[in-house]
Amino acid sequence: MTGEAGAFPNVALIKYWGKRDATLNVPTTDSLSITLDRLATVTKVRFMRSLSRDVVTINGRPEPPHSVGRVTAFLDLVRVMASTSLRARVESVSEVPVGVGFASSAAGFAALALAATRAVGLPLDPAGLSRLARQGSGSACRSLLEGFVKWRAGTRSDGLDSTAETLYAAAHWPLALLMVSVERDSKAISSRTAMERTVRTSPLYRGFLETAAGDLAVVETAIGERRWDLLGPTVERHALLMHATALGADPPVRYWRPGTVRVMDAVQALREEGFTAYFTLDAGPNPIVLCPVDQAEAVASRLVALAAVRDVQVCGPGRGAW
Ligand code: 2P0
Repeated sequence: MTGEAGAFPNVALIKYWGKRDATLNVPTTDSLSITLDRLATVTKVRFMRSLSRDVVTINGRPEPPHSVGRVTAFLDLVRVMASTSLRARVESVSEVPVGVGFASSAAGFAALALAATRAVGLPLDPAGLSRLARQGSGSACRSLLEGFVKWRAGTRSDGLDSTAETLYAAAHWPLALLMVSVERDSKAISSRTAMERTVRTSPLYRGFLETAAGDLAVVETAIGERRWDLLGPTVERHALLMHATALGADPPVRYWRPGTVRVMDAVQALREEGFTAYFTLDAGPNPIVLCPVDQAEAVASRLVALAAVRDVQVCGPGRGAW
């Protein structure tokens, strides 16, 4: 009983930031992301009689118990669906360079969902796979799919209508996404914890809820019409607003490091010089800079020249999980 699958990370332009049901792992608002064309995670799952517990390695190294626990909880969902109690060996290989800090759980759980269901011979339709991956890590349902992807929050209490779909294929708009690494340390607080604390304690979270749908509508139009003038400012402001809600949490969640702000300043300076560059920021210190493909090399070399920047990986929109 062996299955293998691969997936790329995704970058959210409109963020998933808050759950309406933490057990089903369904979000409060719709989100929209671009699946990348690099930095793959490839995962092999083998259900074996000889194992008494799940074993998980990433790039050959055994994972700590809390990480294995999360994988076991996820594989339990697959075991129930497939009526098996077999434990699994999960071997994951990630192309994300060590220390770059974009080790996204999205690619990991997308690949794991596909590999595990293949291993047990459980052919799920796209909606079924979306629901399963989402329960491992919300953003994983977006990494299953190609290109420009929308994850609908849905309204049903059973979460069945909370699934992702591709709005536009990767080729629709071949823009560049520059993954800018300013920190190698793993984040001080997980996005899951930060999200929960922000929703529970931040008086600013209300502002995120009030603007999310409007920002999403603008970004959908911007992508449909390939309009940087609409996309860039909205994506930047939306990311800053998400971080503002976290700063307002109790205790506060502050992901920014000095290098984060240096890159934000550099992006603004590049714009003042005539470049079309905008940043977004997920639940961590490392910005992602969006720009047209023909500007990517110049923008990347300017960013990599900053003392605070360790590395820049230039990506584009990519395929779904395979
Ligand atoms: C996103 N993030 O839309 C947002 C922006 C972080 C900031 O999706 O609890 O690791 O596993 O469902 O998927 C990160 O959240 O959270 C995330 P869980 P996940 O990309």
